[in-house]
Amino acid sequence: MARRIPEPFRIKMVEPIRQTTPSDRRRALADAGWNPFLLKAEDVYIDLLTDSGTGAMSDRQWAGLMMGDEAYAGSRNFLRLADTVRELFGYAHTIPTHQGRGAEQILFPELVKRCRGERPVFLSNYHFDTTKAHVELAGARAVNVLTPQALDTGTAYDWKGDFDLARLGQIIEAEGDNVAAVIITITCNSAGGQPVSMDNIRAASELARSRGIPVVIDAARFAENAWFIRERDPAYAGASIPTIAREMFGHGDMFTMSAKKDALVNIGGLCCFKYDEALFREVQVRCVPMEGFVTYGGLAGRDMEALAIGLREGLDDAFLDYRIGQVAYLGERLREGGVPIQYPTGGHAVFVDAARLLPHIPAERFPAHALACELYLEGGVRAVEIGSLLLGRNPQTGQQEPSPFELMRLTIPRRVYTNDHMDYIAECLIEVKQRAAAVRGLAFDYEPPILRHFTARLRPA
Ligand code: P61
Repeated sequence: MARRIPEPFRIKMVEPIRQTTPSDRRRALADAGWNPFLLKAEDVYIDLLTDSGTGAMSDRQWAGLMMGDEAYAGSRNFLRLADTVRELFGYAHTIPTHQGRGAEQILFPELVKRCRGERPVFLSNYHFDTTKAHVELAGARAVNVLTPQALDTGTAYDWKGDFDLARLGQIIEAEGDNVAAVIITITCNSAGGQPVSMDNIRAASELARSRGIPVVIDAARFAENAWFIRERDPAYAGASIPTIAREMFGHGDMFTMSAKKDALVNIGGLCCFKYDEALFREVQVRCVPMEGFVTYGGLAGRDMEALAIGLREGLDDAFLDYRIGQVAYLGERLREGGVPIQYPTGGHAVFVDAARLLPHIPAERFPAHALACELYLEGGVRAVEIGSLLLGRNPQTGQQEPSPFELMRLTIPRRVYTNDHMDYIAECLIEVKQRAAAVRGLAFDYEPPILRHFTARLRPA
């Protein structure tokens, strides 16, 4: 067995967490309508709902908070952030936003305005749910063009985040002027935090650019993607992570970033442009009423300082080796215990294949959500469903959309839990697997009309 990579930090401050009893958890889950989103965080022992904004900042970032320049306009923290973006990614123009969706909401309407076609469409390896929502709010369609290898969770493939390039080419041909942008999501969250290869990024970008279509990078987990490229593509074996990152961003024209992931802050986002000053100005105009003045975009000066520092820390070799190693370690423990997962594991989470673990529960009884409830009851671990419940109904027909995946995501916050926590999580889930046949699906007590997974109330069917 490969030697485990220990945490490349020592702990200076701790936050106590509380273990609960099985009867506490049964009561808490019933009160929450069998929806882990509605649990009180205090009733959760290990919280794997998301890796977004849940990481631990470093001592340097905390020191940076004390250096906040809270000027309304032209804060020195903004200038430092814009310099960092220029240096790391080679993008000339920076707009800070309150988080990733803030960047989406100010950018996409401008891309739709520029689109020459009648029925604008965005093409992505996979639109994240807020990304799809903002594409649709901007009056456009969101089409995913993911490699079919991603759907086969049990078979290893290095680049399950890739575009299906042949299909991308066909759709670009067929849609012509309708294509408002190609969005390259790195890593591909919805497929399991799976990496996109440099060859695929380059080819997707060339397909778009040859037709004059702008290329947007959804860069939430850019550093993890760069790490996978170095690990798996022999052409980059000796390259530094920042060099790889810079090359990836070279294939985009603009990027949106939720800085709550690889940039290691609890709040923040970015919307940046390589050279298109005209588009940058238009998006700035939209930023002011939506996010805030163009040099703060919904963030305090201190937040921008922590973000500038976090962008660099997120690219550190020792951090990334440990980070992705910890996710892989949890995945290995689960595989040893016979739990089916998206394999190989991605950067930020282990995705458990609930369709395979609970084959007796049909999609409309939400197998991955039922599994998340059982895991909570077993050990106070909170996971999240990425499947039919999240996907929801087709707004036109009212029918449940067929989801390509029924996954339960164990999302690992950065620098927060130790490998002992990973062992505990694996043990709890293996315990649930032993009684998988007895796990029941769930039915709605209350189904909200949109974004139902956040506030739905359910009960065992
Ligand atoms: C997550 F339950 N992700 O994975 P914002 N692009 C990408 C993301 O992963 C992403 C955003 C844009 C979250 C947070 C989350 O229903 C949910 O900073 C690839 O969250 O605005 C966010 O970035 C948006 C969890 C979002 C959810 C929506 O956990």
